[in-house]
This record gives sequence, structure tokens and C-alpha cells, in this order.
Amino acid sequence: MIYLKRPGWHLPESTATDEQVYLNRRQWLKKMGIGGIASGVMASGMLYAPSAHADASLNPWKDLYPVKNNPKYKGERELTGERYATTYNNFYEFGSHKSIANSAQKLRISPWQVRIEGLVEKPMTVDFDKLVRQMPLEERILRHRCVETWAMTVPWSGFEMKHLVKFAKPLSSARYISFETLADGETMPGISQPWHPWPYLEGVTVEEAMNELCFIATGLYGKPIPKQNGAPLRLVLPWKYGFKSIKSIVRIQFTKDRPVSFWEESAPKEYGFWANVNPEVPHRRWSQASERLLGSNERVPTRLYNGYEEYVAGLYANMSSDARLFM
Ligand SMILES: Nc1nc2c(c(=O)[nH]1)N[C@H]1C(S)=C(S)[C@@H](COP(=O)(O)O)O[C@H]1N2
Ligand SMILES: [Mo]
Repeated sequence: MIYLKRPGWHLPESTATDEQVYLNRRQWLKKMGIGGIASGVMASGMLYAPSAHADASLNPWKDLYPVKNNPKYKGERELTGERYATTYNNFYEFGSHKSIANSAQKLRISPWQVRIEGLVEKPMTVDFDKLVRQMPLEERILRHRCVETWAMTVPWSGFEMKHLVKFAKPLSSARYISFETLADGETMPGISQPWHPWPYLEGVTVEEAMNELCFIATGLYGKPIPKQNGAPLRLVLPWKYGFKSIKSIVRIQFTKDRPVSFWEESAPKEYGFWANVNPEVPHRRWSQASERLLGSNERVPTRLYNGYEEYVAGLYANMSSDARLFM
């Protein structure tokens, strides 16, 4: 008889048991033996400290970082400590819990190829190395809001998605872009969970992809992006719930029809295509009115479009209300 463990659906933060959830930054630093320094100083001191997991010396793209900071995107909140952002992760391919940072080190990121196909002038397979070296890299501090109600503010390095769209040369008939994550049974223990529709898949409209906030991250905290955060390239959609920001992309497809994402297929009553952050539309199992800042116990009110309304509200102005709502 095959025994299957209960599916690890998204859970609200109040049910999480990770000790970091309950320790504030100062308590955590104290536990790590580095307390006693003013927290502001500590936060910036930690910013470019070596990550606990990344073997940076082996990363083939380390020469590219740090990249020039774009001061337009300041995050407007205290930066989340690097230690939190790189050890408290969602990456279901490595398990349906937050502590996947160690097991994600098995991910083989070099060489890495991305297949670009569908409604494009010419389908192609491109080496990530070649791609990243011809893109205009910049650093942006952006807020991230997970549907589970935790949030972080981190410095991503990477490039605007619109440069990748131009590179792909889509046909005018393309209306959506779908992205797929690697699904490698040898290195990713999570994909043996048969109730999820692997590979992880997400999508945006071409118009959303051309918005200046739509970002491809290849770096984090001034270094190549750690494996647990989606190396070597992942999407960053700061006005949408975090699950839209798909990691470790191997396939990009331009389509006429709206793709059905991984979470939409897993739990259609709970997750939709648009997934724009909206404090007034609760998840079926919990409220979305507030969020906990990762690395502290502070809760703050959640904002419409995660506070990025001025950039993205126009995308949904002429649509029926579902796009502005959670689904
Ligand atoms: N391939 C893949 N991408 C993914 C996920 C995942 O499980 N698999 N989790 C998503 C969710 S729910 C969130 S909140 C963010 C978390 O990104 P982080 O671990 O870098 O904070 O990644 C998103 N991208
Ligand atoms: Mo999430």
C-alpha cells in the first residue's frame, strides 16, 4: 500500500512553528551570538555578509555582482536581514516547509538553459550565462508579500522583464507568458508529491510583463541569487502574492490562452491567475488584512497591490473587478 503524506498546502503564518517566526531580530541575533549591537547597524552589517548556504566561490556569475543600485526602488521599509530571507523559504520542489535552504544546494545551476517558445518569431534555447551577460543589470529594493501573510524587503539584482520579452521577439498574437521551473526528480525531493501538478508553472499577461515593476532576479544582497531563492533566475512581481514569483525558470512560453498556474490547478478555490495583493479580500482560510515582517514580530497593515498601486493600477483599470481582487 502506498502511504501518502497529507498535502502541504499553504498555511497561514499563525500556524507556522519555525522558531525564527517567534524570535524577533534582536533575540535571534543574541541566540546567534552577535547581539548587543544597535539593530540598525546590524541590519546593514548583515546585508552583504556571507550567506550560510551559498558556496559563492563556485558561482560562475559572481563577477557580475554587486550591480548598480537603482535608487528609484527603495523598499520604504527596513531591509529584511539576509539570514532570514535566505533561510525561510517557499520552494515546494524541495519540500512543503520553510527550511529547504540546505537541501536546495543540490540544485545544479551550471550550465543552465532556458527554452523560449510558443508564439515567438523563432523558438530558441538560450544559455543563462549568455543571457545574463547581455542584460542591463541593476539592483532594486522591493517588498515581497507571501499569501501566507509574511513579508520581506530585500535587494534583488537582475533586469526588467521587458528586456527579455524584446529578446524573445513575441508575435503580436501572444497575450500571455507562462514560466516553468525545473522539475528534476533526482535533486528535488518535493516533486515526488503526486498531488501537485509539476512542473511549477506561473503566468502573466504580456502587458504585465512589460510593466517596469516586472523583474527577473538573478542576484540577491549584492551576490548571485542563492539556490533556495530560485537560482539562477526567478520572477519578481512585487504587487502580487509571492507564489506568482516563480523560481529557477527553465521554460518561457508565449501563448494566446491564459495559462493555468500550479496553485490554481492544485487548489482552484483558493488561488487564481491574478493574485494581486488586496487586504480587503481574505483567503478562504484566513485574513489578508495584515502581514508579519520576516525577522521580527512586527505586524503592519497590508496595502492594495502591496503598495505599488501607482505603478500597476493602470494594468487593471479596464478589466472586470476580478483582476483587482485576489482571484
Ligand atoms: N518553483 C517555485 N517557485 C516558487 C515557489 C515554489 O514553491 N516553487 N514558492 C513561491 C512562494 S509561495 C513564495 S512566497 C516565493 C518565496 O520566495 P523566497 O523563498 O525567495 O522568499 O517563491 C515563490 N516561487
Ligand atoms: Mo508565498
